[in-house]
Amino acid sequence: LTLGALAATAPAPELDASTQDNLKRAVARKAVELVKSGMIVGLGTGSTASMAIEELGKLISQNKVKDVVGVATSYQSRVLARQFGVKTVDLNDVNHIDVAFDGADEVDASMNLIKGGGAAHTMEKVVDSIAKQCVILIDQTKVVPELGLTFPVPVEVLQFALSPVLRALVGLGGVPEIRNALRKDGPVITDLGNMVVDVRFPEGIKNPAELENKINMIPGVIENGLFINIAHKVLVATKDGDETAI
Ligand code: ABF
Repeated sequence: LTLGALAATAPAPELDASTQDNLKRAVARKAVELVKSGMIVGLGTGSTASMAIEELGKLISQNKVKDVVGVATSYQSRVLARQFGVKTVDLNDVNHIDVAFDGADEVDASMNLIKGGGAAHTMEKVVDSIAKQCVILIDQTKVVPELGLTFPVPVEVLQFALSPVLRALVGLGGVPEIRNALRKDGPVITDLGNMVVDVRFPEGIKNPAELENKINMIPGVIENGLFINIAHKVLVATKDGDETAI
């Protein structure tokens, strides 16, 4: 089964939460098999990446790998790393990342991604983009024929620049919405102190690379959740349990 074949059969069957969790666990276990002693590992964010951190912690505690350190992409992943016994270092203290594990919200047949549902895409993009091997862990519900038809593109925005950025995003054909702006607990503030704007592109995204660049050219935008040509491998857990390495 290839990503293309999965994308062609999308939408994937609905999965109940416990089946989806089992699938995520299966890919997380598979992923950490790529870790060898001495490696510097990028620790992604989200529920699937969290399972990979936990599985990596198990390998370390069982002495199956030694001298492994992680680079966290969020407070969440740093806290989990500590909890599961994975030592972390700052990105500025290392000169490379051997392998990075991360989740995604949408993946197309070319391994392009939408990320940022967890508001951590800025640090994720830095870590994932420099990893010698960036491995994306998903269940089959995340595979889509075209990016953006269901999931909006998350954009991290400097609070100072919110209003002009919103206008510029509309100028690009997007329908932006500040994340959680209308909720009682107020807008989402990222680990880096910025806001998140989710931008729908109702016609889908025909040229994700071009859109990624155009959004990032808007002054006040920190980073957007389109990850183009960053993933090297996507591990997809399908309902019947066979993990597919692509
Ligand atoms: C992070 O977590 C995000 O970039 C992505 O939005 C999300 C995926 O979460 P999950 O694995 O919980 O579906 O990687």
